[in-house]
Amino acid sequence: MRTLQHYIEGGWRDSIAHLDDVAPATNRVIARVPRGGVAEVDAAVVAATRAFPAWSALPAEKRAEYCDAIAAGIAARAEELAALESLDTGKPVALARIMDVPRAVANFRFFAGAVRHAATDCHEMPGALNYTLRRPLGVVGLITPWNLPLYLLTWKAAPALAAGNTVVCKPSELTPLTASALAEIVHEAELPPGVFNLVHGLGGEAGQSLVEHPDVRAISFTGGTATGARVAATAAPQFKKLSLELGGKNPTVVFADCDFDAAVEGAVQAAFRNQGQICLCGSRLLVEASLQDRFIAAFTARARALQIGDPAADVTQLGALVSHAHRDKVEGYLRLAREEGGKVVGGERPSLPPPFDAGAFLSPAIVTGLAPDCRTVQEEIFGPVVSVHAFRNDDEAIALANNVCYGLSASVWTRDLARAHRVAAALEVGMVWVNTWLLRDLRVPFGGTKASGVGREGGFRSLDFFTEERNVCIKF
Ligand code: TXE
Repeated sequence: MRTLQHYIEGGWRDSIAHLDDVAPATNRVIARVPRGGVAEVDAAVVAATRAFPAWSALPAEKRAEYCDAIAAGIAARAEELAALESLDTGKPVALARIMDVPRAVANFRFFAGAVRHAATDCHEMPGALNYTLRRPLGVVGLITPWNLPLYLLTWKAAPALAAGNTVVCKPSELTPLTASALAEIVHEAELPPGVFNLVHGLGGEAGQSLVEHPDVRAISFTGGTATGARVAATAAPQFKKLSLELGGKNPTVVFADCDFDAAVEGAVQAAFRNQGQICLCGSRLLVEASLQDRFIAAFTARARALQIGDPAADVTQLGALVSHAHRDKVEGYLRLAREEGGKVVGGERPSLPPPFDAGAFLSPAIVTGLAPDCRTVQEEIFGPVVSVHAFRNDDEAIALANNVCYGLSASVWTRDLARAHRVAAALEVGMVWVNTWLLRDLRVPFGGTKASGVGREGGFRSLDFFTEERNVCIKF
């Protein structure tokens, strides 16, 4: 069993206290995680503060080369990282291979390219010229969740570093393995000490200390909405820059004129990929009434056919949920769904051979018959659970889709282009996919409205977040 360490000022630091890291697919302890707190966060922030002047003064090209070296380091360890991510989160290794790890490589390559191509504004006026400088912020805190650990950490670290900031990362205590591997890769890429720091620990301790630290200039946070509110309340009085990517309760809107097979497959992927633990998952399936019975039958058959079991097996399509506590929470929602009058198909603990009989597995659950305002339909469950609702026309579809406090994403399935435009324009979300789901271009704005967050990441928006603008006005 491994004992992880913090990575501070280019060196590995032991901890006195530790937490257990449990593999959710087997319920076995796989690592000891250092339980950092105020002292470790402070040491990391001091190191990052010391490293900032030299790092920010490097030419962008040089920082881009470091990012390319990190990307190459991730790519060189791709198979090992996919296995670690699968072990730690319970997700299928096949998914980590095609999604989590390639995306981590792409994040560093992409933002290396972005800073190479970044430009600033110039505004001419009669008798004067304005030009705008962009300067990195200083030390920034990056707080990431357990569902896409390496994918999301690199999505924040790459633009922060490329833009010239120094970083203190606080990954989820539930899934620390690939963050530690990333620190090793950064070390091998020979980033100057203090530029990249990693403090492990609990959210309420290490995470909270990072948000509270007066020398941290910005916090980029991805996680639950309740935690996001707490982070915002702590950071706001210090006027820290804040990016919050929070939860979702996203609609998959299926019109009767859709490409049926593509819509069924897309809706199943949207509902259940990564065991439904992606903020973008389509956890509310809205189907035009005339198609409803046929669609639910095909959707249910496809969902029930997903291969569930050993995450390390190549054929597995659904792994374990992230923890037993999280499965308990999801199962609690299935009980609630029944109390609220819903009919649940699936949602059982599958019978699996040892050691997976001890794992946090749950089969896909499809819930029908729920009123749109009930808690099961309103609250983020973040598991393999989808509720199905019928609509009769476009207006009803839009009203149902918008009838939640969240506003992250939506997917719309129709062959009618005019309808696609109309519906996309009316949805109160940050991202709409038409006839697809989770098709990502790293240049586009990523983020949500309402309780799904504040701010946008992606492309130059990430670089904007991690820099401060300074306008210079010169009179001729
Ligand atoms: O996430 P938390 P949790 C949703 C999902 C899930 C729920 C709770 O619905 O069931 O959130 O999950 C750190 N100051 N999402 O409790 O707490 C924490 O250590 C600073 C959606 O596991 O939000 C971890 O590193 N940091 C989501 C990170 O915040 C704190 C992905 C996220 O953990 C902190 C994950 C504090 N006071 C869960 N408290 C998405 N948007 O994709 C905790 N943390």
